[in-house]
Amino acid sequence: MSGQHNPYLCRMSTPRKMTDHTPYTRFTQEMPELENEFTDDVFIRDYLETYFPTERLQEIRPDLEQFGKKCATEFMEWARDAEVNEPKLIRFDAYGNRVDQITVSQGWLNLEKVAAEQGLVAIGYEREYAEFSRLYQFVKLYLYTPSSAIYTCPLAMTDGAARLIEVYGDEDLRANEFKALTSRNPETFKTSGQWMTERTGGSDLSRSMTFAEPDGDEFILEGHKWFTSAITADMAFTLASTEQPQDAKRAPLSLFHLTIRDGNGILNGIEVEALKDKLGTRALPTAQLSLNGTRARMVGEEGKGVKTISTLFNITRIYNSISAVSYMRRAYSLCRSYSSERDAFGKKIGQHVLHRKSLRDMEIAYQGNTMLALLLARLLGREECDLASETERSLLRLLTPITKLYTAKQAIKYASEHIEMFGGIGYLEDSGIPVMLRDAQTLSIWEGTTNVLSLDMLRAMRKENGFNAWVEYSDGLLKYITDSALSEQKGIIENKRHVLIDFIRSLQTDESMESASRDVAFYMAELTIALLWLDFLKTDPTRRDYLSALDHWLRLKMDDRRLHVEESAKSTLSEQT
Ligand code: MFK
Repeated sequence: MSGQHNPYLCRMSTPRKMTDHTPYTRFTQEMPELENEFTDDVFIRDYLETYFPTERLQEIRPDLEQFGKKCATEFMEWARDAEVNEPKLIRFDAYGNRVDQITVSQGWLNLEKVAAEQGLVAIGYEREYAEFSRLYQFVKLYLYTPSSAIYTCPLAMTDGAARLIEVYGDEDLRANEFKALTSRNPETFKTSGQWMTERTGGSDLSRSMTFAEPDGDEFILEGHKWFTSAITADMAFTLASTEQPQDAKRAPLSLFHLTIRDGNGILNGIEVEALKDKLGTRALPTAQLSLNGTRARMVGEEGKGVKTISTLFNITRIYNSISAVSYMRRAYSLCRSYSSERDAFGKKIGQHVLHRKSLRDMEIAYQGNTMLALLLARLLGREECDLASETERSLLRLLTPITKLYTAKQAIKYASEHIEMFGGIGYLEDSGIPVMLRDAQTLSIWEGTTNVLSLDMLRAMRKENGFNAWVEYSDGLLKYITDSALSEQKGIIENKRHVLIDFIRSLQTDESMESASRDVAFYMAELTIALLWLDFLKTDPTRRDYLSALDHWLRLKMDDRRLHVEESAKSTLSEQT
């Protein structure tokens, strides 16, 4: 287009003369700066000093330092590239052949390569640090996620797939696919998808309509998958039924493993119908697929597909929690930096007491939520190394949905605060700030909505002894708090613990349990965080200002009034009795 026809350039061609009255200055705002996402994060360093064995910490610290630097520099550029240059679907080539190719940005490819090289999945399976390997791995993911354009999503499913193969896979899957999923070599590293959602729904998987017909050792799948991330993966786990689905009859689902393309790039009986136009996670290619003759192998017991795939989605739910807290940390980090750059009303905004108070709230929120998410990493590490007691296994099962649902909501809240703390700049797309809110919004939807996970918490309480495990765990933890400097906080937490236990024991019907489940989940998350603060402080209550963080938490986050049964559920209760 020539300059003449461009209205913007035309307007520029006769610039207005600047006069004394023009309210214009050459002022430009300094941007916030990130230096090193590991060394700048005092809390995460203190956390590792508390929970990672001291002698082994010396071994991983240099790795975390080099990685933290990259997360604050080159990865952010790649992520920006991936956000700006969104994936595209090319359905036909020039000669009319159906190709269904997905193109992605160089930034996205770089983020994948570095994920393999840095062992972001591999560390969890090499188990060089035994039960602490998961903690090390998830701290790296915590640093990486906000600089990854959510490449963490393919990694989450890849990790879940590796675990699923470890638990249920046959020799072939273990010898080949498992090695590829956990490889550090970008040439041999493979990723997996997890295809569950169909047009009939993403929460109630029993409504799935995909049919699997036996063919020798394999099955041929016919059906449709409505949300599949990431379609650039090498393989996928998906659900289908070996019985023809009929209206109003729900057939038991089984789990299947499939490769997406053969060695020549030809799709395995799959048509990519569209890439989804999503609010956020736009760098991530999420597709809508039809399966027309897809060859697949059954994994696990026939008809037990949901149970089997829960091994995978329990891992992705932990990733979800880590991602949520990593966003909160990044929001805090940028807001803190900006508060020492931006002037308003005669001083830096960080010097205004009210702004400082808001920042402090953000800081305490990311720290508390991080403790909750990393507890899952520690428990998972123990479970996978066969060190977990029955109580710890049940606790992990219970706290996985609770942590996922709680941290997701918190991430959305603080992503919004992040925008507000930057004012108008935070609302501009090219500041790179709004993307965090759009991405965070998915954390409370995919891998189970807040309500679905509240019900999963009830499932864990009823079927897997989750509540008793939590009671036992919290009791054990409180017994070790002997320092008088913590006695007041300990007393408050003990009281709140009793309130919760009494309330849960008072729930006598399914309706009242269901009605209260979401509030119970939030309260348990907050109470568990309070307990974790106590545990963190028990060796040295004077450490930094962590004790004031616990006081803040107890004062502002824990409202017993949340524990009540809705009138509607009560009436059902009285009708039944
Ligand atoms: C940064 C992170 C990135 C994450 C990447 C995500 C990208 C991928 C996008 C997606 O895939 S989004 C799709 C999200 N959908 C879900 O997460 C499913 C949400 N729905 C549920 O979780 C429902 O609770 C569920 C589908 C599991 C209910 O299924 P059913 O079959 O109606 O429930 P049922 O009959 O209670 O459970 C069947 C079996 O599974 C039972 O075991 P048994 O057969 O032994 O009795 C349950 O105990 C077991 N089960 C269910 N949930 C479980 C579980 N076991 C362990 N853990 C769980 N969480």
